[in-house]
Amino acid sequence: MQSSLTPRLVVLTGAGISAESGIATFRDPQNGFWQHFRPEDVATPEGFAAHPDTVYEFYNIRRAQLADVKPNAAHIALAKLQQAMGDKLLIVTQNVDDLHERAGASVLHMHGELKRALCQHCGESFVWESDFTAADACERCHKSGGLRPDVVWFGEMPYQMMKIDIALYNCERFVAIGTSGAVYPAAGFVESARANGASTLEINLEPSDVSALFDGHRLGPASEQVPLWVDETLASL
Ligand code: BV8
Repeated sequence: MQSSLTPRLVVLTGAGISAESGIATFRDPQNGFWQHFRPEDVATPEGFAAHPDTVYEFYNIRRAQLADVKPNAAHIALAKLQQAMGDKLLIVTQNVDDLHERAGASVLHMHGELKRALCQHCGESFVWESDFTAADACERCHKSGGLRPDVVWFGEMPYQMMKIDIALYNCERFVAIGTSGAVYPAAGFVESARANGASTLEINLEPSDVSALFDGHRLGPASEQVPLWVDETLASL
């Protein structure tokens, strides 16, 4: 039963939408992050506790790279669609980069953001755009030794799950772009959308782990497929 108060269209993006901007994905067999780092070492609270310097460096490198990349045609097309649809479109991203925002979109970062720091002493989250380490002090409690990247690691609860679930159970259409469907709960969003009777579309370079759950599939690079899909969607509004 769709509600007029919630988004009609929910879009989920993953690392694949930023690949053509030059940001490595996680599982690319050639240069994916997980080819060079073990997720348990750099994307878990245990890894951070065991070797914080490695984790600070993993995120400092990725944050610094943002200065060298820019949004691609897929980010720009989604921002254009959001301009037309307003709050009838919810864009949820698993990505921690800022390319959606730099293309003009406002998105829900369910796994946090590279450009934010979280203080483990006082719980404050705030914008931090340069490198940081344990020696840096929180801008609210002024204590050092507690700052971590404000990203959601394995075993941690993603942000705004209630808002996402309500949108998934009320939307008319769910579209996943550039994600392998390897990580939950994001990989399960298509099932939530289907359970409410929404139509589902996957736009990806290759079939994902959950492709069989989607009604429709568009295979190809996001920078080509997303603008085509956005133009068709705009024409149907
Ligand atoms: C949690 C942020 C519980 C950090 C990331 C069942 C239900 C719930 C949880 C679980 C479950 N089973 C297991 C779990 C635990 C775990 C999990 O899913 N493990 C997996 C390995 C099985 N999940 C969690 O731990 C989650 N938390 O469950 O909490 C809880 C409950 C109560 C209270 C407390 C806790 C949290 C997971 C979040 C981890 N953080 N990222 C950072 O960025 O460093 S994960 C990271 O990998 C991403 O954020 C993303 O979510 C995930 C998958 O990455 P993708 O974006 O899909 O990228 P990938 O490289 O995999 O794929 C890219 C795709 O793009 C490919 O398909 C490729 O073909 C395509 N592509 C490439 N180029 C292009 C392209 N497509 C188009 N165009 C191109 N040019």
